[in-house]
Amino acid sequence: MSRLLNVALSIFLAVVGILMLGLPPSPARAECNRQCQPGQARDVNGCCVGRPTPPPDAPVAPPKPRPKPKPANATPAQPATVTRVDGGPASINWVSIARGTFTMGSSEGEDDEKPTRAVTLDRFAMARTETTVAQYERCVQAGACQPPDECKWGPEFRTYGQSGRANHPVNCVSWFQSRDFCAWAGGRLPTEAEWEYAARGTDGRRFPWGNQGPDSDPRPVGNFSDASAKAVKPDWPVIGGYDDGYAGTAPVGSFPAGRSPFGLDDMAGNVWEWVSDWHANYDISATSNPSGPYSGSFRVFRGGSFISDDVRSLRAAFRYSGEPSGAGAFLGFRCARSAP
Ligand SMILES: [Ca+2]
Repeated sequence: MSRLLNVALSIFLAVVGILMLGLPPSPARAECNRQCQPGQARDVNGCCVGRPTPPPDAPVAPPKPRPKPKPANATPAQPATVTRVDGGPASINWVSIARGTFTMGSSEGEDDEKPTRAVTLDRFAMARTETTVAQYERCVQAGACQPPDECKWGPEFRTYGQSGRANHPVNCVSWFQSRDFCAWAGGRLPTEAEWEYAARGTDGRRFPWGNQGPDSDPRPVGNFSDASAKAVKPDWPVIGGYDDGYAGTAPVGSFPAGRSPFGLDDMAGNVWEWVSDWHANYDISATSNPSGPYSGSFRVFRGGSFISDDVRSLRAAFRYSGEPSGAGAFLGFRCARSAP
């Protein structure tokens, strides 16, 4: 009997053992039975809890770059401009410049550029380009202008009457000839303040295209004394490392990268430009439409030319002047007009 009981008990235990060994462990149990990772602890059920500590040499995901904040007012909006198609007898491409206030002069410049001050100008228009040979020739043919004078400097660079120069700036003109042309064309010479405003806009930039000099800009921004000039005139001082491709004058509008905030061409380089003012130190009380002193000996011209080798003289605030009868190949003009 006891033998039978022992056999039955053995069979029962064997069946229970088979059943227990054959059952797959539950996933939860497997999770709890695994070896915990460094930094993990076991809970009351023996399960691993907590975030494992990464090994010291674990790759760390680089932080996402934060978007760079946009500089505030990097390029202040300029007053709206309107290009007028009706250019009068000379077919001048006028650019209308809205009434505005800008900082005239420069604290870093020559003594006659100081002090800087706010100047307000009424609406006016400026020619998009320097006056060309073709435009000036129409005035001569109309009997309202005299052909440009003999060049007192640089006769080999004279443009009037030269083949292939119709779209170059007219040069070797006196201040009087420039004034007469603009009157015939329906305008006048710009004041110094109008010229400077048209060249630099309202953000105080140094040059028409920005603040970097042409020697640090990979694009040609104007026609200055450069490697091309050196090839023709080996003794000329030049702007080192700069080559605009022209030894003398260039066709107007050849350097779109150098346009002023109002879209005007060649406000630095090509030819200096007569303005209407006599030269004198600034009258700081004249803050609204200043037009300069009533009399003087020298008329102002602005903007540098193809013989300019000093980057400082290409700044929009820089002033130069000469006898109004003076006529050199480096000197031309553009016209303005009031209330377009
Ligand atoms: Ca040049």
